[in-house]
Amino acid sequence: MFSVSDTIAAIATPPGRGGIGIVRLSGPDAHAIARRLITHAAPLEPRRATLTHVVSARLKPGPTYGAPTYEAPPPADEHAAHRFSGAAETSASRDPIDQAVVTFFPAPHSYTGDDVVELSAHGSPVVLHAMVAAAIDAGARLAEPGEFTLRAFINGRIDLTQAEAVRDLIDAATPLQARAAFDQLNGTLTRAIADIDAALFDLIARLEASVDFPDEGYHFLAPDDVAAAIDGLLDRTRALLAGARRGRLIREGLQVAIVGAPNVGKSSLFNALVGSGRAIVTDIPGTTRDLVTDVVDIDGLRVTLVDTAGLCDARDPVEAEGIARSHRAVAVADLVLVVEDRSTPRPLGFAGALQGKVLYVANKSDLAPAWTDDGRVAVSARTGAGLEELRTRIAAALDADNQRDRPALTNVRHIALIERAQNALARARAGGSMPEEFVLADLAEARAALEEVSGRRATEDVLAHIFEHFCIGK
Ligand SMILES: Nc1nc2c(ncn2[C@@H]2O[C@H](COP(=O)(O)OP(=O)(O)O)[C@@H](O)[C@H]2O)c(=O)[nH]1
Ligand SMILES: [Mg+2]
Repeated sequence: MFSVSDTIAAIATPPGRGGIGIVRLSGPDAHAIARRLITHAAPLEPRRATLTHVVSARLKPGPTYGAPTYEAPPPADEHAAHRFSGAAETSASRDPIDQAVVTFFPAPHSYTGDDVVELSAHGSPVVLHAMVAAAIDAGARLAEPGEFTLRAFINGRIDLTQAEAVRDLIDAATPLQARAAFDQLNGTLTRAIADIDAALFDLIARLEASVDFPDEGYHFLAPDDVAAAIDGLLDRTRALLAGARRGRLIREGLQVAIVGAPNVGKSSLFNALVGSGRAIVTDIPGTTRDLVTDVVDIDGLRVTLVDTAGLCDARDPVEAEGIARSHRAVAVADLVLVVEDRSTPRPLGFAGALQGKVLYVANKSDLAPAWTDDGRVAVSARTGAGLEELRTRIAAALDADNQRDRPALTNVRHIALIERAQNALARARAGGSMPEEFVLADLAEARAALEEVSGRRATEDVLAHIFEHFCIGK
């Protein structure tokens, strides 16, 4: 299904106009095809930027229809765009397309591991489509989405987690997402999995030897050694999965709910953190009756902030519904901010009933305090005092298990497979008194799951599914 024997071409820069636009060629004929598209006469020197002119492909002489000109802008649809090559097909001349900088990256030292040529021209869709059309006339094929990265994977330049990291990096919406994707691209997850896989391979080899030579009267491994080795492997998969919470946090962002008694300034605090007047603020208790949410960036974390009606007793049915919603918001929140009013005597707290992570906030620090705060974050939603400290404390509370040296598992495919490996290892561990063949079967399953993460054993369906979500040209 996946071919690497032909040469593919695509626009590598985003749709639309820009300073520079790049057309990329990859495959055995990349250099030959590029030379048909440029006026530079000599072969291209490896990795040297060469300024030249790009022209429509040189073709067999044929009837000429009028003077060489640019065609009308191609249709937006990619495939239709590549039928737009009528003039080149029938013209013996080579129409100028643009001036470009051409760089040749010979295999294997290129993005894909194939011969690659990049043509950097002016970032005009008309010019770039004409260049791709010329490349196709000269023998290239239009690349499928993600096909350059797929080739890098097939050629062994990167493993599957790194290929997925390329897509995640391009799709990253926050600096933290980009950072996690870049770590993965750099191979942190690849190495962690390879380490586990190597230990697993060693254990399997020694167990198999014990099975194969049962008459030697010698066991290559004592049962205790097997158990200890499996425990070591379980520790490692557990450590990887511990990074999954942080991964979810990076991938999906978090929910932070603001609760507290009426009038303590929940809505004011919400507005101050969001930086707008989204929530209605009054001195009439019970003003907020429904959840108000907004997404904010708190120290690089994507946080959905929820202003609630509080968790007090309701005075009417509408407020009762608002309070019911508040309870639901609190139940799913990753962190709850309990706001209290420091300028009035403290009411009885309800926070004891809250489960999970809680951060106490003493609001209205601009007024004379009625009680001293004991380790609470003192803020004034009115003046903005203490908000920076609050942001830092929120980020710390959410990202407490932040461990930068450990791969953050951001990808649900990876999490599911590592859980499968972990379950298989746990079965192998539980089956200590079982014949070695059964233990071996479980270990083999753990290994298969790990190899599916790195792509050594991924099926074509899995690969097709992953790469179809890439953009064309990557
Ligand atoms: N002085 C002072 N007043 C505040 C502060 N935050 C809120 N308020 C006032 O407290 C009242 C209730 O605020 P609101 O945000 O509606 O409280 P909520 O019921 O908890 O949502 C309003 O009159 C606000 O102007 C603050 O930091 N300092
Ligand atoms: Mg309110």
